Amino acid sequence: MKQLIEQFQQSLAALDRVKADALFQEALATMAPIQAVEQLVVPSLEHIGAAWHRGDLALSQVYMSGRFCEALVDGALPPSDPDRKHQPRSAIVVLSDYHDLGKRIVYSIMRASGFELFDYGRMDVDQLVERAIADQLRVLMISVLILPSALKVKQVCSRLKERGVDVKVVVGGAPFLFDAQLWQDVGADAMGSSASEAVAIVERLMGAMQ
Ligand code: B12
Repeated sequence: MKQLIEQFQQSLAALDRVKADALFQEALATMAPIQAVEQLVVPSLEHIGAAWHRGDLALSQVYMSGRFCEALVDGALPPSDPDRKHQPRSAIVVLSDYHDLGKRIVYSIMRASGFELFDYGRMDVDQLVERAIADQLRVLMISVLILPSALKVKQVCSRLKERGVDVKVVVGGAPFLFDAQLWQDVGADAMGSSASEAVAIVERLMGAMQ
């Protein structure tokens, strides 16, 4: 696996889409799609992000790696389960920043696990608060890429509270992985570090709401 991850990272950094696709297919031959995503794609992108941070890669390489991986993930994740779970009204959103891979993975896995939820795409604070109230959400899942966006979750939580809305806010994304306390600091109800954790968290919240 270690060798596969290294080769995959190299193919992404070299912008070799054909090689990256072949290596991803190799992973899919021995593991479930979600495992291939979480064990090959996610750590490879983390490594690429760290290399960019050190100045070893250009932002264009990070960007293209993200785009290649989006296409791979789109093709591999399972179709929705038609037998939807009885559930609280839920939605997922990217707050303020410009990325969608994490949100897209969580959304697909939630749907594939039987949950029906709104996909709000990307929104800023005001728009999100109004939409969450209009849709009478009980669970709001927020994905972010950078720290300034993570800090905006605090505004979302306090505005929802001010308006007397009873909605559980679940957060995820890079800034929350770097700082284990951050989700509590911004007033969220839970934080998940992967798509599979997202499913477990919503199931737990559902249990507590009944
Ligand atoms: C790809 C990438 C980009 C791409 C995004 C392309 C796209 N369309 O998505 C591009 C090139 C656009 C980009 C831009 C920038 N990036 Co960038 N990027 C990354 C990188 C390498 C990977 C992110 C990614 O897609 N990972 C794969 C996905 C699947 O992982 P994920 O988002 O973490 O999601 C998983 C979990 O977190 C969880 N999850 C995610 N959301 C949710 C939600 C819920 C509710 C739950 C339960 C779970 C959950 O489940 C997912 C699946 O396992 C990271 C490195 C890293 N360590 O994360 C840097 C990184 C996030 N970027 C960073 C930075 C600084 C930037 C820029 C500011 C750079 C710049 N100077 O312009 C810009 C900001 C753009 C903006 N305003 O939004 C920093 C953030 C540092 C910080 N603490 O804020 C990082 C960490 C790199 C670094 N080491 O410094 N980036």
